[in-house]
Amino acid sequence: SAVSRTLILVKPDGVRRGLSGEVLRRIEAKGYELVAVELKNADDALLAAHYAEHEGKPFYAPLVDFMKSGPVLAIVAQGQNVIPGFRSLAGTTDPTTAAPGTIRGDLGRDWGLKVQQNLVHGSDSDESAAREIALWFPTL
Ligand code: YYY
Ligand code: MG
Repeated sequence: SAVSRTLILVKPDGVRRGLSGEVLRRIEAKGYELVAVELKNADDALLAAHYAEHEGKPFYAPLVDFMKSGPVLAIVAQGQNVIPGFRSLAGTTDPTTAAPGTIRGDLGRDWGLKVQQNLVHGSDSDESAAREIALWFPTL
């Protein structure tokens, strides 16, 4: 099957906890190729575009605030089925129930805190991957 690309973010909680390297290690261990890696401070415009599908939901404003609370490691990774493949490495959205062996399942430990602090983002479809890569890496 065709090689594709996905947009991965190590969220501010992951960067703060020193887990950027661990996330990169898991991406590389799986056999995905790193295409771009950059530490970024996201602004409102970027986050509004990135999370447009969630605008108006109760968790939207706290999510955007959280994403501005510190730097984010933005990554473009490439490989066969990397879009669903990375979602599978990341685990389900809520770290308290994400499966062991996944990034969120193994490393999520903000028990009792917010679902937004779930360490990583991964694009969820071909369309969102193309859109998100263009937002975070406009020169790619
Ligand atoms: O794709 P994924 O990150 O697993 O979840 P989404 O449903 O796209 O939600 C984006 C982001 O929003 C999620 O990673 C945490 C946060 N969030 C939240 O804080 N509270 C919810 N009830 C649902 C999602
Ligand atoms: Mg999502």
